[in-house]
Amino acid sequence: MALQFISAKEAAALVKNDDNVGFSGFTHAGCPKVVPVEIAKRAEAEHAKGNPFKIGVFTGASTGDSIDGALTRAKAIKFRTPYQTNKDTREALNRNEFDFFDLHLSQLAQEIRYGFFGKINVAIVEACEVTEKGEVVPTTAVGITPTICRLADIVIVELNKKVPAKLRGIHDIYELQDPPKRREIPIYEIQNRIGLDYVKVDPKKIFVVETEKDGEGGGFAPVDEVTARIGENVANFFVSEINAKRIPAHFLPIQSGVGNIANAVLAAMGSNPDIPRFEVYTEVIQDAVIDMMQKGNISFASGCSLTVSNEVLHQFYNDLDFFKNKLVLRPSEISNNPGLARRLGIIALNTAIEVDIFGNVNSTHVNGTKMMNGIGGSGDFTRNSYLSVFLTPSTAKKGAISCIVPKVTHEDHNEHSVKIVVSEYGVADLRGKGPRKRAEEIIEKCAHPDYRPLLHEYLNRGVNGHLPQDIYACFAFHHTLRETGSMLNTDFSKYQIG
Ligand code: 0RQ
Repeated sequence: MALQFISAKEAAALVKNDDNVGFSGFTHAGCPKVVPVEIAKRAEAEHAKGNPFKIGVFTGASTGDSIDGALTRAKAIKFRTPYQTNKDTREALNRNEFDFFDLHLSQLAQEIRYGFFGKINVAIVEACEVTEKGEVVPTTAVGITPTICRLADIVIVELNKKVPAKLRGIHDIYELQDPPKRREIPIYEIQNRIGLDYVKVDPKKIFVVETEKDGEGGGFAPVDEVTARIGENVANFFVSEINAKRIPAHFLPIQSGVGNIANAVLAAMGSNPDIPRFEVYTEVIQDAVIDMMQKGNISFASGCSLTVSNEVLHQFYNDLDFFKNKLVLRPSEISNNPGLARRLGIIALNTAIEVDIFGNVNSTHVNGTKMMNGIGGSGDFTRNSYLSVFLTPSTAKKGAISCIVPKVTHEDHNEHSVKIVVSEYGVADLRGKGPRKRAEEIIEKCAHPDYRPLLHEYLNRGVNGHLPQDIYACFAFHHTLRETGSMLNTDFSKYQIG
């Protein structure tokens, strides 16, 4: 059957007010870039006429500005899940302009299938190849594409000519069966391929929009002193774990989160001669991974997206023959699968907003109220890893905020899942320690020296019980920050003990 080619504007006209729309991509990688912008224009035009026009937005993770930014600015979003990193979207959801549902990324595809969010009406996916038989080859990410393409009535394929069609073969497309018939996922080593190299779509549902848009990936900030020290601390810790035989000599697959800190930690691991060549089983493959594969530090990478800067992306395309048998892109329900994290023995490295002295981690809400990005995949990996590591600078906002606090203002990862905390000052090892010992360890190894006396004072206020949490003073740091602009001014004597 011949494919139907339409313009981006015509594609946008297929989306109706109140539709649930699923988008391909995971971070800015692999996202459609022209149809969502046309949908945003359409929403603005409808609003100008006094008509309602809002859609539900479902994605693999965060997106490029063409989805979250454009649709937010057009006030075209009624509901958004599961993760975002866009400034405009963040501000809008914190003004409660729309409902944002923060979800573990591995769970979204199955929860869509379970019907938890209603029907997905339209899927809009970026591809580097689409055939008349309905073989859709994604670009630099997979996310929830297989599920939304199967369930949607209409599948709009943005065929991006900037992405080489010879990318075909890099994806491993496999959709989970749903309970009670789910079988084990047959990945026993991270190199295993278990699915197709394309997404199968009923060709009758496909509309193709041809585009030529570059990726939307920015570069990484240069490594600063604090970030470099966190990286060195992690690398040295891994070496000591290998020497103590708690990590096998051949090492274990690494998951690393997004952002500058994660990128710098990988780079530090690459420059430590005592860390053996290792593998990556992760969600986002960042610049440092590509560089380390070229240098031979990383032997294989399995991920959901190639979240790299445009410069690195073009290098990758030019060197595709080298990468093809060393890198695989999977749907998020496979890349982030909790069962696989446990089976493969993944070491999970994620960044925290704040960590409390008992080992609970806040990854999402500044001061417990303002959403930053979302939990992303950090929970998928942390809870199920061989070893979970949280990274954080000891302070934020030039020292006015301690990232080590008496109690987190929002809890994403609890003390039962968090094993290691690393700041620029050192490594706190929480394994096998009760609450008081964990607190001593985190204060001494990770807190900024300026905050250590205050944190000790909190711990030693004389509260009884297994966990000496003081319900009157546990938010004294945050309270003082709000009143004086710095947590350093905290005066615990103002608070009743108990
Ligand atoms: O703000 O840029 O305005 O100065 O938070 O902090 O230190 O630059 O770190 O960019 O790696 O982000 C947790 C948000 C860290 C991220 C988080 C302020 C700080 C700065 C960013 P400015 P940094 P990063 C894989 C795994 C959850 C999802 C996840 C994240 C800004 O890593 O979203 O792990 N994680 N996914 O100044 C107030 C504090 C603060 C603070 C930092 N205590 N109070 N502000 N900041 N600590 C990815 C996926 O799932 C796809």
